[in-house]
Amino acid sequence: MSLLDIYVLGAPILREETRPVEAVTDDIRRLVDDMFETMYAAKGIGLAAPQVGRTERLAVVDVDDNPLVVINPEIILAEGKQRGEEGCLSIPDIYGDVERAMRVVVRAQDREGKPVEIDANELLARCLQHEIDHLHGRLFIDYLGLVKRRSALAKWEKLRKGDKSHTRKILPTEAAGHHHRDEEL
Ligand code: K1U
Ligand code: ZN
Repeated sequence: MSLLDIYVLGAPILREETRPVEAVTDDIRRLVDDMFETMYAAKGIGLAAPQVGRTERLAVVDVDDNPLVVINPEIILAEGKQRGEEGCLSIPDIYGDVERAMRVVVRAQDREGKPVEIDANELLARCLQHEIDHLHGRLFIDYLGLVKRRSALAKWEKLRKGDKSHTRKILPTEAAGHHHRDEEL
């Protein structure tokens, strides 16, 4: 498995539409495995393919030690509302309050290409909406009001200190913190 570089705000791929995955091949499963490794190393709860420079319509999430792969995901039901803070591995250290549906049902394919429906609430629902947005070129900052969006972008520019690179490297040592429940002694 490999740690992948994460594309950051300003990289054109983060604003592009993804293309549907036609067949879940070993190459796709390798990408999924690398994305999980990268997400855990970066201490995220989700990661979408464009964030690692890929155009396939797929994402990984893990909320409460429940790893999920969503290939070609579609929200088939959204209900209720929740407002809460979001971050993004592609815009590190920037946070903002975003209103999302409280519950979503997502139809997708899993790692084997099998159709699945995920009925999600609260943080998992928020994370799935955030990741599915990535697959359509949308970022959480797009939902902020003008003033908060401008201040988030100003903070981002300040943090970047003129750095024009489109990717950031994730250090393997950052992975040390993550482990699954079944790995506990
Ligand atoms: O897609 C991404 O950029 C990952 C992102 C997902 C996400 C976080 C918070 C709300 C919705 C979606 C992250 O994981 S950023 C890391 C982070 O802020 C976080 C980590 C654990 C719990 C909550 C937030
Ligand atoms: Zn994100």
